[in-house]
Amino acid sequence: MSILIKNGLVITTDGATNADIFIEKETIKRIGPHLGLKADNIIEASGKLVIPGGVDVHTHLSLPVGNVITSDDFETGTRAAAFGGTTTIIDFAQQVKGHSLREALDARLKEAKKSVIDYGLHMIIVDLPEQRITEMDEMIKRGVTSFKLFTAYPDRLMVDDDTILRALRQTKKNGGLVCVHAEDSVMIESLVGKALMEGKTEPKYHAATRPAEAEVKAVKHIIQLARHADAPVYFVHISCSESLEYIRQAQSKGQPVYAETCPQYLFTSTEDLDRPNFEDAKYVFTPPPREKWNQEKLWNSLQNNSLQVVSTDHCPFNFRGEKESGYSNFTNIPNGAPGIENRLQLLFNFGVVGGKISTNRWVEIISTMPAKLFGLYPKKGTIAIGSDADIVIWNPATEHTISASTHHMKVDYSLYEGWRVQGLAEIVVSRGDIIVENHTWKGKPSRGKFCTRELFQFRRSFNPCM
Ligand code: DUC
Ligand code: ZN
Ligand code: ZN
Repeated sequence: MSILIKNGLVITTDGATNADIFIEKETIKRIGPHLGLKADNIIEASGKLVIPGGVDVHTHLSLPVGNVITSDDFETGTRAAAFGGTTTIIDFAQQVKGHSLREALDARLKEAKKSVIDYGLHMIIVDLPEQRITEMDEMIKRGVTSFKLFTAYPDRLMVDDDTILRALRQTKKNGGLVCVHAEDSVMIESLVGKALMEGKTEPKYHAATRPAEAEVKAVKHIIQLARHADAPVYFVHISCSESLEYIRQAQSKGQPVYAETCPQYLFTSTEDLDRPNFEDAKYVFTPPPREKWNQEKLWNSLQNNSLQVVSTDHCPFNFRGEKESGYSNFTNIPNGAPGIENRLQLLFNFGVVGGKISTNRWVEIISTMPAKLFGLYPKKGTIAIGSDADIVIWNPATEHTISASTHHMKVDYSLYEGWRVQGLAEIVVSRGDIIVENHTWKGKPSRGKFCTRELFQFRRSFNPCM
């Protein structure tokens, strides 16, 4: 099976060239002007951008939280991702307290088999006694080269500083990468207790009880632990300006500190918490929406590379029946919001069309950087000879209205309902298979493959020009 993509404008982080791309089986074999090769499939791409498939390194498919489970499973979630131009995700396996990392990985790999695009897994560590530390090395051998730790959710996920330090020290030795959900738990629990005592139960109190200061405090603290351990660290879902000041400061001293933000922090704000009819519950995700002025700082940080990645933290719960279960108490609203399908569209429309970032930087933050940071590059995250043929033909002119009535995510609302955006994935190729064409699904079931990832490459210092 071969494909020739003709006459497109091929975008990578360092350039844009009019070229043809020849794909044989799963791999990019040739790139150049007017290749004139015969192929089983010819895709005419003139007037289109040809970009590496998106890499979303933060998703939660089939994630049980309390008595609900995220509404997209590995099949529906990865299909929706593909419609949006994402061809690789990294989701999570979660250790059960007192059990091995191996058990968690084996169980999650079974669930993830339904994926229709390629996928990797991070390992969430919830306890790490001395005798388990070498299990991290075993994960690395199996291609799980990143570990997520939480400083919040004391009842389920939070770990103490000792655990964080052990994990950091071990990744220094074994070449993995620690990712942190940074929010100060003591502050949050105190504020939640106070709010409930005062009868403040509406959704907006989710945000009020998880203030920016809680994130900033934890970010600052984790930067110090990582510096002490001399290990790199990656912050997930950075939402506010002040966290970025500490991140930038550490990076400017050469500390290998990396971070992502998510569309919900670039495009929603505390203003959405004034919505009537309990609609504010749709905006209950963690960290919560921040005051709007933070958005400019997030964009600046994407421009100046203090932030390297935009992932979705796709964590969908239906409004009806699921978000609604927290009607009389915000602490019962499942935390999370959908977005796996909209990341490229939103960043293209508001970033590229909006004049904030170049098409090259767009490709970098949605594909190349995530692939590099998480050991997928150069198989994923670029268009190069020998790379996997994960390619999106992007129509930069198509206008599209985002809506829950037309999106492919299995969730009954969209944070961006009715938003008109310019730019859409027209054809999506995943390892040489055309999986989306003319807004129609063409892929086979369960065709995604588990990606065994390489070690983290940027160990010694922050590299501003990665
Ligand atoms: N953190 C995440 O990374 N995702 C969903 C909820 C949360 O707290
Ligand atoms: Zn988190
Ligand atoms: Zn998450």
